[in-house]
Parts: sequence; C-alpha cells; structure tokens
Amino acid sequence: MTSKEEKEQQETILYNKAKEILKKNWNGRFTIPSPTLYPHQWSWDAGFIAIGNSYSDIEKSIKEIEFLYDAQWKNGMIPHIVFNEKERTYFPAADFYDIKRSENAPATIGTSGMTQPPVHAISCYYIFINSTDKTRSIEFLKRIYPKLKLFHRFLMTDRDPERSGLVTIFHPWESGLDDSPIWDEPMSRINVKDLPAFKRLDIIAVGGPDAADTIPSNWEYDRFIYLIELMKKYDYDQKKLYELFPFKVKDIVFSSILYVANKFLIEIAKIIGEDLKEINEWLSRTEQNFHKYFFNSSDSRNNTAAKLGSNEESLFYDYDLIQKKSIKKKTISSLIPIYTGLLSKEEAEVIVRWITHAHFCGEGSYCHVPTIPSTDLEVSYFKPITYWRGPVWINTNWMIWLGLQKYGYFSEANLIKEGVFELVKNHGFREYYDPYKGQGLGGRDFSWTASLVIDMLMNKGIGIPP
Ligand code: 9WN
Repeated sequence: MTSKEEKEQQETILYNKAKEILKKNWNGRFTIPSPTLYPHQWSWDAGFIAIGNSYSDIEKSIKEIEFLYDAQWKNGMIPHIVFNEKERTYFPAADFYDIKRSENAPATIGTSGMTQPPVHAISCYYIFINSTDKTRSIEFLKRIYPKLKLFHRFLMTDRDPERSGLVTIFHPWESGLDDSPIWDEPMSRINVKDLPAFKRLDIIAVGGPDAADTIPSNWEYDRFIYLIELMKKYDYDQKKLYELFPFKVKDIVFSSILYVANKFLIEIAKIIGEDLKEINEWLSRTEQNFHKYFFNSSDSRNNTAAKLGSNEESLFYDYDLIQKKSIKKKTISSLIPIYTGLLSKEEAEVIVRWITHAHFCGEGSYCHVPTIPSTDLEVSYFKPITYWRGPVWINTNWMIWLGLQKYGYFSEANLIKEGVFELVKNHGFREYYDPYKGQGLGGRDFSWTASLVIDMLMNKGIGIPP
C-alpha cells in the first residue's frame, strides 16, 4: 500500500469513529457533549455538533438546533444549557438556576440563566451547503432565521449597551473557556459571601488520581457558583446585571464568533431573501471597535498607535469593563482574532509568528504535536493538564485552522490539522489533551472533537469566514 493510500485508509477509520461517537451521543432529542461528564445540551457544543452531523445526517443537525432554539428566552437569549430533566449527575442543575425568577425564561423548559458563544448561524449555513434537499433546508433556514437574529440582537443590545459590536460576558462559563487565566484577576476581586453548601460532581465524573488537577480549582468553582447566586438575586435582569454585576468583561472569543456568525447570517439572509441592513450595522460596529477594545499596548482604549508584535505585550487581550483595562494574559484567546478576518495582512502575519513560535507549540518547543495549547507554555500560569489553563482543545484549534486558511497560510493550517488527527488517532476523541504528552484528558468520546474532526477531514472550506 502506498503512503497516500495508507493515509486515506486511516482517515476513513477516523471518520467512521467520529460518526459513531456522534451517533452514540445522540439521545433522540439532542447530542450530549460526552457520556462521562455532560448529560445535558450545551449551546456552543450543539453548534459544533450540528456542523459534523451536517455531512451525513442533516435531519439530526436540524433537530439539534431546533431543540436548542425551542429553549430561547423571550429576550432572545439562548441559554448555555438546556437540561434533560431526567439526569441527576451534573451540578448545578435546573433547580439551582431557578430561572422562573425571570419573566423572560421559557415557561416549561429547564435551562441555565446565562449564555455561550453563538456558533449556530455558522452551523445553519453548513446545513444548507451540505443538504441535498435544498427546498427542505431553505424551509429550515426560514424557520430558524428570525430566532438566530433575535439571539444576535440580544447580544448586540443587552450585552452591548455601549454599541461597540463586542459582547460583554457576566460569567467565565459564558465564554466557554471556563477557567482560562484571563478570569483570574476579575475573579479575585469577587467577594464571595453566603455561599450555599454544594457538592461538585465533576470530580466524581472525571475520576482517577489526577482528576483534581485536570478541572477548575475549588477557589474558581466557589466563584462560579457565587456568580450564579448573584444572577438569581437580580432575577436575571440584564439591565440590573449590567449596572451592578462584579464581573463584566468584553470577550475576544465570544465577540469573534459573533462577528463570524453575523457574516454567515448575512449569507443565510441572502439565500432566503431577507433584509441585510441591521446585520450590516452590527458588522460595522464590530469592525470599528475590535482593535480599540482588544488590541492594546497601553491601557488606553484609544491608543492603537503601537504596532501589533512590536513588543511582547502587544497582542489582543480581553477588556475588563470594571477595571477599565486590558487583561494581559497570554492565552489562545489572543490568537483567535485571526479567525475573524478583521486583521490586516501584517497583523495576521504577527499572529502566525505567535502560532508557529515555541510559546504556542511551534518550532523549538517540546510539544507532542504542533497544535495550539490554551495558554502560552512559557508563562507562570500555564498548567499542562488543567482544563483551559494549558491543554489543547479542538474547537479553538479548528477556529485557528480556518483563520489561517482565510489568510492563505495553508501549510501552517495543515500542520494543525495533522496534529489534531494524531491526537484523536492515538489518544482518543477526548475533551482536551496534554500539549507535551498528547495524553487525552477530561470527557471521553467528546462530541465536538468528533464533529470538528469530521469537518477537518472533509476539508471543504465551508467554515472559512466570508
Ligand atoms: C460549564 C460542555 C461544556 C463546554 C464548555 C466547557 C465545559 C461546563 C462545565 O463543558 O463547561 O458550562 O461544567 O465545566 O468548558 O466550553 O461547553 O462541553
């Protein structure tokens, strides 16, 4: 067998394995993120999952998105979790969120009271492109479009009263990157009071001697739960939260995904003949403010004079609205802007230098494969096996893989893709991976890993931002 044939054969094996995982994690109504950890539906997971399923099971992708959007709040928010009422193995559960306090909450569906990055318009575009029955997929787009737009409008108004085109998050869980070092500073200012007694179930689910080192610390978890208590105290009222909440961050990953999702929403609007005006306004707000808020070499939002890459500190950083300053932690979030297409060629080149640098598992590092770790390897807060503080996650690598292609860096994109294939082939379709050893960590048979590997195997360029 030639090496080309061998490669093709291995890729077919990976494709079948990934499909099998998605099939197994489908529970008849939605796909669980992982059988060992997460028994409910998560919002951005659902978006990623619908992308993988769009290649072989469009009906499932449609159902996945529709199940999630049936739980949409009246103010447009898509909750980050839709609970399966029969499951009791995840904390905090529906009763803890007590969403009935909000007049916006759905009446009969149990959900969380916060949100997550809006991947879904991107998934809906995949559904259309990959469908063979265009009449049926257009019907779906017509049904889902107003709901997608309502969610984006919620993010562009309630979560952006500044009209910056960038999203404010109230909880690290809203970013999807739960214990990223980015949150250390804002979380350290939170004064935890009257925390109800609770029992973490994630540590039991992960199991094994290293479990505690692979998940967020108790210090972080106390604050995660305390912030939910505070949201409840303010009845999930977005205006009150904006005024009074102690955690308010303009987040790069969330805002980048929203920008890309708005670009795909435009494509969907064109397909079904809807008006583009409002979405174009959102896009131009983001275009005007992305650098102002996120690219700072001083702490002034107006100083964009310093060139990206001219010194070590000049990277993209999240912006803390309470302290009114950038959060200077070197993580994968600093590199995600390449996914938006909002960078000049020179700026993209600087990001590529970081991506291919030893700091982020490039040349000269001791990494297992050249995939991007969640935190710079050479900073004090890097931890190789702890959740979003160092391990490699497939969804963020997928975004960078697409961003690199957007700017024409095909060989760099290919290195990441092959690295991802090596990880899943030899270490399983896991939730995250040790960048040095490649060891698989966290949840097993992780759905978004399977789904995005399918997209990388198909390699059709559908997700490259327009
Ligand atoms: C809290 C489901 C989710 C992902 C997040 C990931 C993790 C939840 C948790 O799992 O978060 O939302 O319990 O730790 O960080 O990105 O959506 O896979």
